[in-house]
Amino acid sequence: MSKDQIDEWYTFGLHLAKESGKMMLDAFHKEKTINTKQTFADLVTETDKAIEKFIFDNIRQKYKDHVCIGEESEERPPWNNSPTWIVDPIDGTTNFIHQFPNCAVSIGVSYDKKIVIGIIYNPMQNLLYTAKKGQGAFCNQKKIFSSKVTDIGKALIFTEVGSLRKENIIDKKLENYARLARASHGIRSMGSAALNLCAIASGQGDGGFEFGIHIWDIAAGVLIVTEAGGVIMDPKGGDLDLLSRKFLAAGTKELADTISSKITPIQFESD
Ligand code: LIP
Repeated sequence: MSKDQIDEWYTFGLHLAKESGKMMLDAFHKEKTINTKQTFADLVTETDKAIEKFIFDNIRQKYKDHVCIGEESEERPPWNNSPTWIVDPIDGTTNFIHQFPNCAVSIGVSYDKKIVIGIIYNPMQNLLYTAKKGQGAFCNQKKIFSSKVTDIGKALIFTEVGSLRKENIIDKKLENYARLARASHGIRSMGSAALNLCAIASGQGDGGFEFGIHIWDIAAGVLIVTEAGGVIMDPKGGDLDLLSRKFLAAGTKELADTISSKITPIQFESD
């Protein structure tokens, strides 16, 4: 894949992210039409759907052979080697509904099943995180770097409870939470896997993990973390399968390994 080709997709992706940001901002303080999905806490608004439609209509018009995988699409094609746009129109929908401004549009582009572009835009706080494979990671065009913390006793860690309301899953998540809370400076749950990854990429936090997420929550963020010098892996070690509904991220491999040793995996059905 040539650098020029990636640059062209990136410019287009940036345009789509900024236009999506305008749609999000416009709706942020207004009353929203809310529907539930799997549970009463798994939410979607008309704005999620409108943004995803806007993004995919534009991509399909411009690149007829590209594949689109999105959170709000009724039909999702399998992830393959074609150029693929992996989109979460609003990551942090619950925050969006509650007017808590930690939510963002997340656009990842893969080729040969490798993420080559990551764009995450939070228009409420005017934070634009970007990465192109091999070219570093940026926040509002300023280069960002993950933290150098190796000692869990000095780490701030991100994880989430998620929107599934099954007792045994929540119990397991809280057990992991407690184990890490005892060992670290603190745990933060801000409601968006995409923005948690951006926080780790920019050194605002040192590590994070989540079970139950989907490929659209993390596609853009995993590239932003690795381009910022951080580590992405399976929570039990080894390469991360983006369809496996989990991730572990950290500024350093040492911290990633320590977090991994302290968490018990929670099994979700693959995407
Ligand atoms: C959210 C994730 C978050 C997770 C929530 C939800 P959404 O994505 O980013 O990490 O804990 O349950 O899946 O649904 O707001 O796009």
